[in-house]
Amino acid sequence: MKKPKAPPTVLCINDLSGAGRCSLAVILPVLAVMGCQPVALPTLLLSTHTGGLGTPARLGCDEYGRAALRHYRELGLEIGCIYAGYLAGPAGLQLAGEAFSLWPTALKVLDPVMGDNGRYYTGMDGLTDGLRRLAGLADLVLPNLTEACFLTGRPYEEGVFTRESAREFARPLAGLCPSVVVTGLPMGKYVGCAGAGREEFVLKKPYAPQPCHGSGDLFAAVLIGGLLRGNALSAAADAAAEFVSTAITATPPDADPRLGLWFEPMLGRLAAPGTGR
Ligand code: PXL
Repeated sequence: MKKPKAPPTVLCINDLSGAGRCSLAVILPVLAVMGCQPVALPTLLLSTHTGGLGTPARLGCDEYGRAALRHYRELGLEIGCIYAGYLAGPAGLQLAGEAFSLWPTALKVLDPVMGDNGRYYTGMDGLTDGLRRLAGLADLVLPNLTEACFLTGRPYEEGVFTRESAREFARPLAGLCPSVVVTGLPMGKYVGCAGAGREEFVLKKPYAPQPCHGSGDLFAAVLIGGLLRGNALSAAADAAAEFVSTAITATPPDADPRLGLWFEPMLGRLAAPGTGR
């Protein structure tokens, strides 16, 4: 009998927020159901995310992160992909850079989590230069509109994008990293994503009435799962945007937006056909 192929291992460097449906709490189930083996490397433990749920309990993981990386290297763990997201501070930036250099052949993805709606998340305003440098070491970066503005130094404006202006907006980011997908571009009744660099594309999905916490993490995880299945970036981004859009529709309009998208009942849709998952 043919030996089953090991699922691709994804080192997920991100925070673990207990309540609020974001970061590792979203990323791990998505990648697992898509047939990957996620390895969680928390940058920070939080009782909730930092977006409007009061003052979360927090436990720094800087020392843990360094020790965990050492352990994985000693183990000879094969890492197929490194997905760095909320890095919490300078130590998290350093950790992600170290992981990138320890596994140079891994697919290196950076979601430069810093802010949304033109504003930085609490405590993330000092990380822009470091994230810009880290983007230069990644294969793919996934900023939202706000983060794209912070990375390029362009002013954040709440306008409506056309297909052409979305393409133009994303293009300069390809100077930072070989492949880029900018998310959360308002396009009238739609929200758009624009790819730049190796693959240029613009795609649109029905607009969310209000931004939801964790939607960027959900998008990135589904996109990475799609790439590791061998899909092209544009196809993986389209499937990810579709999943987020459906999760928005499945979330009751009167649900507390601070608690994120009700994606759990939809996880089965991400499983590969015939896997029994
Ligand atoms: O989903 C983005 C995110 C990740 N991690 C933490 C956050 C946020 C957004 O608010 O606070 C801790």
